[in-house]
Amino acid sequence: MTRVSFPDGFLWGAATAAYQVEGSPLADGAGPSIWQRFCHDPRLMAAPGHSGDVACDHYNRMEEDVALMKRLGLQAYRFSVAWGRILPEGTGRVNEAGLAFYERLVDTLLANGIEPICTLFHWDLPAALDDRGGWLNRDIADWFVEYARVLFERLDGRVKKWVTLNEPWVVSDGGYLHGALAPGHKNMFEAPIASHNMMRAHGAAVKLYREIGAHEIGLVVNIEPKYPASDSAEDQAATVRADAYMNRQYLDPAMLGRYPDEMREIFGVAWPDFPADDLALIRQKLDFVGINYYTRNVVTDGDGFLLRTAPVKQDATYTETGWEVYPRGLTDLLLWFKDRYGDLPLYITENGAAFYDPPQAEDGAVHDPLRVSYLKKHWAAVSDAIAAGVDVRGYMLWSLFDNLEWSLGYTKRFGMVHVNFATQERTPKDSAKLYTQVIATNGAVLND
Ligand code: PNW
Repeated sequence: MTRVSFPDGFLWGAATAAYQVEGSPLADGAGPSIWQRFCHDPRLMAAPGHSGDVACDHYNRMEEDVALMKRLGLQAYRFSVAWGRILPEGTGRVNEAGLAFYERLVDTLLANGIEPICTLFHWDLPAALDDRGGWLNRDIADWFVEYARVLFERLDGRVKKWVTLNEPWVVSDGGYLHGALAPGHKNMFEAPIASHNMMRAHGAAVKLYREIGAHEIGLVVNIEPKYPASDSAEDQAATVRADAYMNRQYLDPAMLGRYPDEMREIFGVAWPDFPADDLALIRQKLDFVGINYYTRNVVTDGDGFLLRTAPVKQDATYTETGWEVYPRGLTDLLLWFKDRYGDLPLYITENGAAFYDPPQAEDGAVHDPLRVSYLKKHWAAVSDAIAAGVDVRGYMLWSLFDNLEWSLGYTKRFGMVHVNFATQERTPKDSAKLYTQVIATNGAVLND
């Protein structure tokens, strides 16, 4: 492998999301979320019976968890806020007890020298707002601003990096088109509207932040680069559609103020004419973009729903979630971003893998060689992009802990720290031990 190198001040951290780790989702006056509902409907969950009721019990173990982050040497921690802890009905009454949890978390992180990166929305929409139409109701941009204002007013300054939304594509595709994620709808007419209202909410929150915030705010998207299976015109066109749908559908409006032309071809009559004013609102100057990268996709022309594509299986290693290990895709997408959208600070806000972890060894160790190998290759891929001139400022590993992998429950483990869900014991895996060295040497240990 080529030598890796990261600029001084490169920010190394780890990420989680509220519903996946906190547990106690209704504690201290919190209102239920759509994920609370989804998990408790066995017809919806791929892993029925699994839920965020306990998860990693982080809500009750926050102080020791931050102490563990400190021991691991993390410089940053990307977490999300459960909207329903702050506003139990989604709008209106503020629940001070819920807010207090995040104030304590942020203060504890700062006391330990760990930079908080706060995501406002990582999928756990208050159920009360879903009852009013959720992301399908245009008013949700105002509801989101009301929620964001409470957090900005209370925490800006202590939090200096804010994220509006995590992965709007996954919410629209999983939650509104295919029904695999909350709120579990399967409606091709809803998906574009949900996406558009998420992007309007994003734009409106950034606009508010420019009025009352003093630090940095950005958007987090998942990017999965698309490669054609052959050089046939059909496969090339299929690849362009797949890329528009998953990648450009969100970055083009946020960065360029327009949707890709392919959206109408993909959705047909289900793609509405969106008002120009909306696109002006969506396109706000961002301080950074966060990119979540897990895998790539090789595409052929096919009969898949809407996109008319089919994935092509590769002769490669696949993770437990069925994702091809393809580090080069991370370098490619970072170069693509710079080329298409220009220079902007980028963070890798998620990257990691679920693999089968062997049982704990006699000395308690958890050997996870596949994850170690995955991470080493992806760190090298980030270093390659930086060497090629992309302004990547940091890397957040997904995830700090084994946690609730949404509809798949606890069956897929992404953590660098093993969690025994019967005892809540935390055990850093080999990948975590390596990561500690990587952070301490700013990557240099990878060249040994
Ligand atoms: C992300 N896809 O989800 C989420 O931000 C995390 O909460 C989640 O646990 C993690 O990745 C692992 O899945 C994704 O189908 C879900 O491309 C699906 C996709 C991408 C990201």
